[in-house]
Amino acid sequence: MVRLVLVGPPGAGKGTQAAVLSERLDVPHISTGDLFRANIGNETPLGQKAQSYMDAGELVPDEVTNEMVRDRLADSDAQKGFLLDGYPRNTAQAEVLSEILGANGVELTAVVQFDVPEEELVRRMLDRGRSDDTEDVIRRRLAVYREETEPLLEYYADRIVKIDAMGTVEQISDRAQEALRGRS
Ligand code: B4P
Repeated sequence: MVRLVLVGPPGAGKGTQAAVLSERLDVPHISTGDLFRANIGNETPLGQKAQSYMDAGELVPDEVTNEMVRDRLADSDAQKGFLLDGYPRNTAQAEVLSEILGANGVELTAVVQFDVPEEELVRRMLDRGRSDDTEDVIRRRLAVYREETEPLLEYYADRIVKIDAMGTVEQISDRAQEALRGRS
């Protein structure tokens, strides 16, 4: 059983790799970005709360994000393991995750860090062209990553698995799977 967190700057390919790895490892892919976008699409109150933060490249407030993840991790499919994509994104969220897992007597298997040079991140995001992929918002998201998310690399130092995330999608997922072998 694997319980993984994927960490990396915006545009690193966390969502892309999570889709491949969740299939290969047979665990659900839980993406906070996708959950927010689905709520925005369905015009739910949660989506309305998230939208302005996402449009500005800011993190959605922790209390909104943490409760959404807490609910999702309580679903039956997440009891066989999971792959968390884009959560936690700061140490306060990491503390909440640790409390949720601790209450169930389990812990994370590993934290997979995707390493990509900044020029490539910007290129990938501009190519993708999502509504929050404009140059100004990308710049803000990268700054938020450095300020808020990068400290997680220290927080999770004992379980980080660092992956070179340059190359084809398949090369990168092969690297990640190889690096995770023996940890599940
Ligand atoms: P996310 O949805 O998590 O998106 P992301 O970090 O921008 O992208 P990701 O790394 O998943 O890249 P992808 O695979 O798509 O976050 C969006 C927003 O949601 C945040 O800014 C924030 O506002 C909010 N949010 C989410 N989680 C939150 C939390 N926990 N707390 C608070 N707020 C939160 O890949 C990018 C592009 O690269 C794609 O076009 C892809 O096709 C391409 N690509 C992927 N792999 C490639 C490769 N190997 N080579 C070339 N291109 C590649």
